[in-house]
Amino acid sequence: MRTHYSANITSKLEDEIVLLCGWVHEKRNLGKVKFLVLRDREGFIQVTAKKGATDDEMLEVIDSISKESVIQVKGRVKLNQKAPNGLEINPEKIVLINSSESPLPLDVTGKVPADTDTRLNNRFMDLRKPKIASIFKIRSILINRAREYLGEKGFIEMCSPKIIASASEGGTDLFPISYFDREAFLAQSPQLYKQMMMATGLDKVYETTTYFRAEEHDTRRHLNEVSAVDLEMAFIEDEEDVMRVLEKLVCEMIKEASGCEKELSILDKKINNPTLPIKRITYDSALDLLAEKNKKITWGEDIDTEGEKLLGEVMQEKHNTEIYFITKYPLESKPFYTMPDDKKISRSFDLGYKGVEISSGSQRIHDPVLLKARINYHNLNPDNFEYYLKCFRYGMPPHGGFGLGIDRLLMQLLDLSIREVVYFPRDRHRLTP
Ligand code: AMO
Repeated sequence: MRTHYSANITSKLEDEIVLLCGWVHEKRNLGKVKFLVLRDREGFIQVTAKKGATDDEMLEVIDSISKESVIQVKGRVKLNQKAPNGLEINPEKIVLINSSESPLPLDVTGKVPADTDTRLNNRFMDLRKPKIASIFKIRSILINRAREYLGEKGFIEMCSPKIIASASEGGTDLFPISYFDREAFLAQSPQLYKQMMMATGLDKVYETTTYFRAEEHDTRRHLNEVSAVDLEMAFIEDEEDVMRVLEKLVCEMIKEASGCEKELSILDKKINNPTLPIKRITYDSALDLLAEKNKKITWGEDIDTEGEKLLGEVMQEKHNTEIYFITKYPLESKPFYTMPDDKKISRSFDLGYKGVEISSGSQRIHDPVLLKARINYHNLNPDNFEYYLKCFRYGMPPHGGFGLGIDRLLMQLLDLSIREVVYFPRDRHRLTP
């Protein structure tokens, strides 16, 4: 239906006939001259119809079209210093494809501000705003680069089930569903399945996946449906091997996003490219740094939201870095599958970015006896994990991996809240659209 997007109209096309499709962004009537601004995915173009030069029927069509209607314009490209891009279309034909009701539920021009709920309730229209669309163009580029990079590095894309029989990340935050005559759950992560893949011989896998978490958080960094890149790799010496893959992946993703010049300028944002290797600090030294700032965390506890934020500031101040690993967490605070380093410490890590955890991972236990003991220690029933434990009894290599939250990475990249960077976010209060 179209020959060009608005952004492809350049002075090289002067006097040529083009076909454009999009939405009526604005309309102006100056009597003898009528203007339409057509908006499409790539930008805007002015359509100028002059009395005398345009037949009367078409002028009437322009008068009758409501804002946000879908139109097709056939017209000639003309240079005009006064037009927004120095170019305009003189229409030969305007087809009203589908009209929009008015009043609009949301002002796409952004002149009338709307609160987050109104915007999310009308997300289809919110996404018509170039600013909002830019967030999702960057999101798409981020995920594509992750896939491409991991493919280049020999990782095989896997696909784990999203309907599962037992918890992988602790029992408290599962969404139960009915599965015929049995109870089942929505997957909190592909954790057990990506580990099981390590026993198959396909020893480097990843998945771009969805986590379902029934957490009752109501914050700017938590959702109940989350996107992530999950990865698992075998024949590792320790968690450092995994961290080296994660840091390169994240740097590649950030680099790709920082190249989205058009979108970043629309959003008025700047992205700093991190340098490798990413700074590593232990959990113990993170606690010391926080104590220096009068933030006390008892050894063994998770670093809370306030602590995470403060740590982000300290890392910037002291180490001039926005991104950092926190390593060697207390074993107590990590899930049952995490490899112990000694009795108290685990071979695990989190990746912090501007004061928010964007990824966590570890070396895993590959010895079935130790694994069963850890399941028992966590008061879980090994019988519920038989399908998983079985893989460890017939030749399981040492392995490890991580989960990288895509929503978290993007929100931190663009300094936005998590709801802004997800098409149709799911939180405690939101189940539609
Ligand atoms: P974890 O539970 O730490 O680890 O999740 C990994 C990453 O996923 C993101 N994330 C979330 N983002 C927004 N809202 C939430 N409710 C939420 N929950 C998690 C975060 C987090 O760092 N199986 C392990 C990973 C592994 O060891 O491979 C896991 O799921 O960015």
